[in-house]
Amino acid sequence: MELVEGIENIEKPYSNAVVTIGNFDGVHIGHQALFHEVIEKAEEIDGTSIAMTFEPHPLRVLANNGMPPLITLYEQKTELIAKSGMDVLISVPFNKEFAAISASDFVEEILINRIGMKAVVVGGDYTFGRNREGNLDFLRKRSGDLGFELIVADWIQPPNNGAPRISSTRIRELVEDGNMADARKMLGRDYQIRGEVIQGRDRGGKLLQCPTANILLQDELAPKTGVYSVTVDHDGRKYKGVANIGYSPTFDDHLYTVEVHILDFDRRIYGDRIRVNFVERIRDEKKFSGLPELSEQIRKDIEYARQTISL
Ligand code: RBF
Ligand code: MG
Repeated sequence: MELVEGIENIEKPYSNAVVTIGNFDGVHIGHQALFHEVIEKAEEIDGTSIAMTFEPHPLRVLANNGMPPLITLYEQKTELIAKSGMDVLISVPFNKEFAAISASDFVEEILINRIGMKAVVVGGDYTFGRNREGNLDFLRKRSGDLGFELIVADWIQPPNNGAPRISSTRIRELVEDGNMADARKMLGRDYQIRGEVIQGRDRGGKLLQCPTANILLQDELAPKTGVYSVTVDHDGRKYKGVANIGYSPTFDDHLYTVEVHILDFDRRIYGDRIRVNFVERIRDEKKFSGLPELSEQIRKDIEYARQTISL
């Protein structure tokens, strides 16, 4: 996949460009279905499949009350879109100036003139451009004179009928609830966080015989506090693990941490980046009466993870 960062770095219009546009936070199975339609259309007209996304997330620039943490940071999002088989990802630096472009200018100057768009694939509720002027009606009206095809993709529904539709918002709620199984159904993969291993309190190894790697999270969404079975990607290898997210109430420093104990692993990996894939929420964090009790419970968590995870 070709990654183009910034509209000005598009060298020339692509041949028969088929485009889809969105934030794609999570790159969930709904997004993947959109990409699939783009790729099929591109194959049909011997064209180029293109996703356009924005960085940072527009709400980070536009919403005063901030925005929810991300399901996928830029690096993971880019990897997942590449994995979906798209030819090109155009990442547009989002700022107030870009947000002020009218829907009309966006379509004519950017999509048609710069990118060479011949077809656009959108979800049924898609809006874009200043004040969300760009909607399906707008695109339908302009498709004739500007000579592009409008393809409205039906959102795919979760496997069981009557379930809420797939959305980044819904996935955030599930992760915040510790419901990793339902999040997995909508993501099409385990929920993952990535981060650098930072110095912790050096307590797990010494006091509990259970060293943990503490992870520095940036804008990424952390699952509900509690204990999880996980898999960990480090340096090209995959390991079983148990993660604890929260305040370790047995101690009284009230410090929020995301930490993972990697099974059968004894290396010091400060400064390395690891990926933690959440398999199942095992239990709530508890305040134990003493270290032996906490240690004993962690031992059980580790055994549970060892038995239930398949790598
Ligand atoms: N700390 C608690 O106070 N209560 C817990 O229930 C608890 N469960 C944990 C489960 C696992 C699998 C791990 C790795 C850690 C857990 N901790 C818990 C955090 C533990 O206190 C912490 O790793 C050490 O104190 C090192 O910071
Ligand atoms: Mg994540």
